[in-house]
Amino acid sequence: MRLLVPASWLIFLFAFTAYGHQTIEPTPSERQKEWSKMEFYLFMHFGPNTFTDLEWGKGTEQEEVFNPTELDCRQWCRIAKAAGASGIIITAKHHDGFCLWPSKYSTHTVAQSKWKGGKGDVLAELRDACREYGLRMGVYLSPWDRNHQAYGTEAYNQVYVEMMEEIVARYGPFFEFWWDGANGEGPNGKKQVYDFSLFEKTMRRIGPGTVVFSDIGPDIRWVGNERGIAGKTNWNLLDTAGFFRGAGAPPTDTLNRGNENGHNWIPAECDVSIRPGWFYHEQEDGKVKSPAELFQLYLRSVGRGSALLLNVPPDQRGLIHGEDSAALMGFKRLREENLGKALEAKGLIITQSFRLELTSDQTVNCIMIKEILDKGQHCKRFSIRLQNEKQETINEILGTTIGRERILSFDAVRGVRFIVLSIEEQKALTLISEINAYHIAEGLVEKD
Ligand code: FUL
Repeated sequence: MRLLVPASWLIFLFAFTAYGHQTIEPTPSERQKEWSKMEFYLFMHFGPNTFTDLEWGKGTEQEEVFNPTELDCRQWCRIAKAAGASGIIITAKHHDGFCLWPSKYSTHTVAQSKWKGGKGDVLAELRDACREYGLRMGVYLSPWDRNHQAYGTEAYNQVYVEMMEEIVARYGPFFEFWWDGANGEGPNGKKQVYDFSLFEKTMRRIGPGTVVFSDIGPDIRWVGNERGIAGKTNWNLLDTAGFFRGAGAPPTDTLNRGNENGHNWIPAECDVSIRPGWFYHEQEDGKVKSPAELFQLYLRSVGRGSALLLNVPPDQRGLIHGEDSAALMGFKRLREENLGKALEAKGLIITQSFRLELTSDQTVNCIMIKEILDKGQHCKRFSIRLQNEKQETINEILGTTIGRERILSFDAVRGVRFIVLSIEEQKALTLISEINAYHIAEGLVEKD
């Protein structure tokens, strides 16, 4: 895409001095603030299912099915980096219980497979490649384990803790730890009663900087769907009292929007796969999402104040397939071409409204706003007026929450000279750190 005006101006409007700056609890913890800088990172589902064509392995698969012929975590990281992702979360263990590292606490691991004569270690290779490429690493460690003999008994909670300790010590620190809410039967036909409070205490002790994801946090919540779409209203707040992970979680629309007056700071993460399934299936090679579809997901996740966790599953070779890497590169190009450079403007602050003056009349169909969240999420409702050079309003756009980043895209409006953001309703003074206007390719405008 082409911008009519090449130069860009980022304006930083800090209202601290004039109006004070009130804190409205809850506010983000240090680990959550660090995580909120990440925005977009990859998920990798990899394990026996990659070879058996299943989504949920039974736990009875022979270890020898896991045998990638060309595994190369440096290729994963090279592609992730080139796509502009900031990290990779890997399924260290999915529901089938197979461990991608040689765990002391299981007999169903890479050490029992034929891959590299039982000497291979996917987590070690990924740790080294992430360090080389400046990416952060996270892990998904499924509590549900269809293989482990202790599953369904109290002893399993200890096994899970030992596995967490083992991987953090060997391959950490991790930026994020993923607790899947799924809880089915183990090999003895029993479901586990998970000791999540023990898991949480353990994680805080061994990885104080790691954010923990589950349906209801403690640090990051599920967005309520696996399509990667956050609510247009998206509070970083959630009430968790009386709710549990998995079946006892809050309704999905609550997870999608958060709670306006929620008692905990638990922002949403949007997990979605680049393919129909989470694991690689050859028959889905023709169903990889296009760059334009990925851009739409970006607008609906990052552009709604959430984070995008995009699953890109390695294939049976242990490589990212060409279709997926091409889509990722196209996605990166669309972000750069359309959102890489804002229209040239200068900013003015008026009480409770922020005015951006474009240096000439422009066609505008996209606006990005950022709210500073350190003292809480304040904006409840805002309006944006697009005005001509006589300061007559030619169009008005309404929104609710802003959050870390809100990207609004709409049908193109011509002859825009002024953009006026007004905070219509707020919990306390809203701090806006950035407003930018764009003219993105018409076909990329968000469709409802
Ligand atoms: C779900 C799992 O059951 C899926 O297999 C996948 O891992 C997805 C990300 O989470 O709960």
